[in-house]
Amino acid sequence: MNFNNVSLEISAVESRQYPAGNLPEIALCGRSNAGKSTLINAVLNRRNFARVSQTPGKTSTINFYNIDGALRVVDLPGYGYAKRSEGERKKWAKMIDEYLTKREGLSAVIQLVDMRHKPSADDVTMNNWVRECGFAPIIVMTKQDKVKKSQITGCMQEIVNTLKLGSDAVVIPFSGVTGEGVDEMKNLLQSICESEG
Ligand SMILES: Nc1nc2c(ncn2[C@@H]2O[C@H](COP(=O)(O)OP(=O)(O)O)[C@@H](O)[C@H]2O)c(=O)[nH]1
Ligand SMILES: [Mg+2]
Repeated sequence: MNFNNVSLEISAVESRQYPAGNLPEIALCGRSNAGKSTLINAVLNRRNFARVSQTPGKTSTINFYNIDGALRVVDLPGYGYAKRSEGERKKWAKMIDEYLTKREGLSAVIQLVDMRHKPSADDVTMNNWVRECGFAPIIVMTKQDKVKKSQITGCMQEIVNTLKLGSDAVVIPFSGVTGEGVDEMKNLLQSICESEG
C-alpha cells in the first residue's frame, strides 16, 4: 500500500455524504486535541493535510481519507470539548452512534489518548462504547515526546489500568514530533487492510 497516495474524499456532516462502504475502513476517535490530525499527517507523510487545530473542538465533520484506493482512514469529531452546548453534544453522539453501528466496511476503531494524562471519564465512556460495538481496543498513546523517558512506562500503565485493557488490546506509543509509532501505525493499517481485503 502506497501511503503517499492519499486523498481527502469528503468531510461529511451527515451520513448520506459518506463514500460507499466498499473498502476496509479504520476510524480514529479521541478527545479534541488528542492528536488525531497530527497522527494522520505523520502516517500519511504530509505536513498539514489533516488540519492541526490551535483551538480544540473545531472539527465536527467526519473526514474520510482514501489511502491508495485500498483503505479508508476516518477522522471522527473529537469529544470532551467543554465549550460545546448540550445540543452540540447530542448531535455529536448521534453522529458517532450512527457511524459506529451502521458503517459498512468498518474494520477497526482506534482511540487516541494523551500519554501525559490519566484517561478522562469521556475517554473511558468512549472506550466502553467502542468495545460494546464489537471492536477490540486499539489505543494509541500520543505526545510521548512530552513525557520524561523515566515516566513513560508508568504513564502507559495508568492508561491500561484506567481503561481496564486486557490481553486483547493493542497499545501503541506515539509521537508526531519524534516519529515514534509511525511505522507501527503503518503496519497496523496494512495488516487490517490485508485481513479485510
Ligand atoms: N509535542 C507534541 N504535540 C502534539 C503531538 N500530537 C499533537 N500535538 C499538538 O496537540 C495539539 C492538538 O493536535 P491535533 O492533531 O490538532 O489534535 P486533534 O484535535 O485530535 O486532531 C496541536 O497543538 C498539536 O501540535 C505530539 O505527538 N507531540
Ligand atoms: Mg483534528
